Amino acid sequence: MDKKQQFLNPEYSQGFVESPYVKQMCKITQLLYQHGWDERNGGNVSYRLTASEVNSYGDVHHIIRNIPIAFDASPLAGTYFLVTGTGRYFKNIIDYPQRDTGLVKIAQDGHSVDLLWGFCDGGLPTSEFPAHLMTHIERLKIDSNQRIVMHCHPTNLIALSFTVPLDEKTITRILWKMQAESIVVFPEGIGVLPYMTPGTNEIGAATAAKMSDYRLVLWPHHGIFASGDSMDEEFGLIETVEKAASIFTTIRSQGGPILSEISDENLAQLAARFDLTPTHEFMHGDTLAKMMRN
Ligand code: 2HA
Ligand code: ZN
Repeated sequence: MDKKQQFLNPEYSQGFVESPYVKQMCKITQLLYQHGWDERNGGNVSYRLTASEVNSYGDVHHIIRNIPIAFDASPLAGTYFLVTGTGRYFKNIIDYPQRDTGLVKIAQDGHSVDLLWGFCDGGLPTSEFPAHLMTHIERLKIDSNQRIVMHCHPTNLIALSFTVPLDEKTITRILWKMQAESIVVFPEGIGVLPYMTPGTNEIGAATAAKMSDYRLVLWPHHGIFASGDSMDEEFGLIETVEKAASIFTTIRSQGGPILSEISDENLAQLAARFDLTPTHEFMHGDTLAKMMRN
């Protein structure tokens, strides 16, 4: 954009902090905190932005610092991400977005990022940045509108990972049978990893591999990863899963036997009514009563 165009473009004089992207990031991280899913420095969010979305702002055109990353993100070379910072508290982002989030552009060789805005006190992207970038790479192969990766620590879902066998069919079917809405919102089900060390390239690669089949991946005894096109959609996926898990917790704490359930036939009726193609192998199996006795 030449100087005259910049002058005529009212947004160009605006700081990036005023952008809808930073505002959405502030709003969603505050909501995640208020739900109790991001205690202390728990959780992280990344938001892929296009050059045209970024370029109209006045304060994003100089490289503040170059930050090395410990894996090859070259499939994303030149891509922009607004990302939460390592060690930062979601509680605070709404008041200090320029300190606790940053706008980065993946460098051409894929082994570093250029910081263009934010992290103003020397901060760095989230420790889960490998898992985020590997997930973006994987999801972009399937969905060119892929934008968001969201990680948080939903209480009831984490609790469920201690009491239910860690297999995708069992956990998906339990979540589907907790409420009619579940299969409608995540018809593909939920991917499940074994317990792994967070912040590593290994958990990043394992998460991304699951993301070729699922938009939701459970990290047992830790939390969840969600991917997709918008903040609303990702937050909605996590809300729906956590609502199902909280019904599971409530059923368990009420005690007593399971007397009725959403049957496999009911799941098929939901799929027909909402024109879904759920993962076929998850549509038939043990009753809820049997799965919950485990
Ligand atoms: O960012 O949640 O998994 C802190 C975490 C690591
Ligand atoms: Zn975490």
